[in-house]
Amino acid sequence: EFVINLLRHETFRTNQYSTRFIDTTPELFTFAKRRDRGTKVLTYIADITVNGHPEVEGRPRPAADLKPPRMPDLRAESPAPGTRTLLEDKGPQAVADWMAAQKQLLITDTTMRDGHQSLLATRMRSIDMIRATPAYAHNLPQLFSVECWGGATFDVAYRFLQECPWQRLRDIRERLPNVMTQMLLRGANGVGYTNYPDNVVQFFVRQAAESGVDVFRVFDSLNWVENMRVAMDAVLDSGKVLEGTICYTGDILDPDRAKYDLKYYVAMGKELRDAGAHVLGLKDMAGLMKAPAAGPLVRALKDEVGLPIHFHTHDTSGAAIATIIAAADAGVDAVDAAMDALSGNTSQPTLGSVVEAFRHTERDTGLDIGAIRAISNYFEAVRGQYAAFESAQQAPASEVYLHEMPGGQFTNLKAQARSLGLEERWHEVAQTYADVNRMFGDIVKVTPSSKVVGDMALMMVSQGLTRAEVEDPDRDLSFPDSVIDMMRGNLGQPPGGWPKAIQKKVLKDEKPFTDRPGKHAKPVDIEEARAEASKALDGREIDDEDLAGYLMYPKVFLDYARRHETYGPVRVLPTPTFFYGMEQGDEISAEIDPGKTLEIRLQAVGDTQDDGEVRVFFELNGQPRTIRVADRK
Ligand code: BTN
Ligand code: 3PY
Ligand code: ZN
Repeated sequence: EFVINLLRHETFRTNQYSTRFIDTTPELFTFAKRRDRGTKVLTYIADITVNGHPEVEGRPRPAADLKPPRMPDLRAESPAPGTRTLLEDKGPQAVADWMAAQKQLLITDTTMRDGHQSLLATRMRSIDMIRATPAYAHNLPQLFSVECWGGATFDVAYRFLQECPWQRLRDIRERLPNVMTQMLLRGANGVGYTNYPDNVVQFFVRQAAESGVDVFRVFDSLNWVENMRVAMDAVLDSGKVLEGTICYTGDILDPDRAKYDLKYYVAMGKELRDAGAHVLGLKDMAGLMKAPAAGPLVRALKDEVGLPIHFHTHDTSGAAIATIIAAADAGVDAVDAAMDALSGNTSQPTLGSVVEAFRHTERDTGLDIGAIRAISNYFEAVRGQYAAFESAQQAPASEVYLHEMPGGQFTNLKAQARSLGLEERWHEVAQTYADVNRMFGDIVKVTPSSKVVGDMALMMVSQGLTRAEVEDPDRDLSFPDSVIDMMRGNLGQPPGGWPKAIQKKVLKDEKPFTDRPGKHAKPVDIEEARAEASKALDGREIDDEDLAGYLMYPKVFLDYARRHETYGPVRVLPTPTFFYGMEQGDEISAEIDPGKTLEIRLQAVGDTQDDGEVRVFFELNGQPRTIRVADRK
């Protein structure tokens, strides 16, 4: 213990100690109560069993007769060569050339990222993804990519699921050797909600490539290419596929939305091409692109930009499949879809239905529909375990053309509205969201700009304010911090700049920035940050993955790491146990290392003692174990 404390001590590690170091450093002699991982995991189960999990409190429970998910069978001896094989052998340009040259409509499966982000508030746990991954590798090697990382999944993993997002990426990567993995990167905003210094963005991209991302879909929340360059250059340096992305908003067919017309999108596509993109992403994050707009847009981008095009949309309106068919007819190269059981509504269009739509046509996807059904059946059972997080719209709704909310934001904003007691006034929130967009000058709404619009809309609905009242120069108001920050220029510049009057009202006499935020943000001293994180965690070693997490989300990462010290690798627990604990007589097994399994049985839960503690009686691999936890209820 002493030696471990010594080796971990910052002063010792950095070689700054003198001969008196041991005598003058009493903390070297405080020995933490070291507990094995089994005990830590039992402590977690005991805690949840006694106190419940705060995230599911008061929410609908999974159906009592829910069947456990059955892992899909593997239909091939081994994974056939796929896009990842091509990337490894010939590099990213070869992937783009192949993409443009072949006829089949290529498909990205988004189930493990946007699918659950848009339907289940991003709450799907890694174990439920990892179990399906071998079936993707063996049964669907024709996929273009599997989107499984980035966007909101990064912070939700640390913050709410008590798991390491990097480990998720490595675990998926290991089981998917042949098909490209894909992530969503918010340009200079990384996987966060704010602008990061250039060297933080570079460090993050390098680590993501190293830990297993093959395709980086890079966008900017105001479509400002200037603000995407640092991230795009970092992807190019990593040798991975750069999908430079246009966010689609408005309606190119609507003369009232002339700000975002065909010319605008073509010009942006050319900028992305000139910045080095291998593939042009066309990201319809709210599902606003109507079928009659898709043909002209895709044709113009194909003709004038010349890059292969990867189209992403959401089925919020119920009409997305029509848009996909129109885009495919116009020559789009790849489209996104989610496994049937996690598709539709605010999620992506239905994968199986897209495959069926193109069967017996020259754009046949080549995917095995039986394999898709089997994986979807697995995810159907998985979804049932997340009943607490279901909050998407119950039916497709044309209201999306009013509010223009991204599918990935919908469930989160609804949860925020609920926590403010505004769930019953959801349609008012939707109308106000639209009003705020117009007040801000009609902007692209996607993380993080969409969150700013959402914050403003919630404030207005909860305080009963109209747009006219907010804009009234004689009425004093305090704006949400995120609105002040955006008007300051800290998310960058929208086309045409911010409307002067509202900007002045928000900022009062403060002068806004108009240059790129990363240009005036001081670089972070990366090694100093590592030492700082290590110190905050009593000298624990901080590897590059941890550090990249800490640089994005300092507090969220530290809270995660501290809970990890107490509760251990809870990611190995089955999802029902993670959220609901165990009942007397329940037995589970959890693979803590390859080949090392914890067999856990809950024998009994004692009464609360005078000291407020409860004893929980387990059997762990046949041995009796008693865990004491505080009753906090
Ligand atoms: C959270 O902290 O709210 C989310 C993660 C849950 C971690 C577990 S839940 C049981 C225990 N009590 C807490 O408040 N956090 C940990
Ligand atoms: C995200 O940034 O998380 C998104 O899903 C944007 O559409
Ligand atoms: Zn999306």
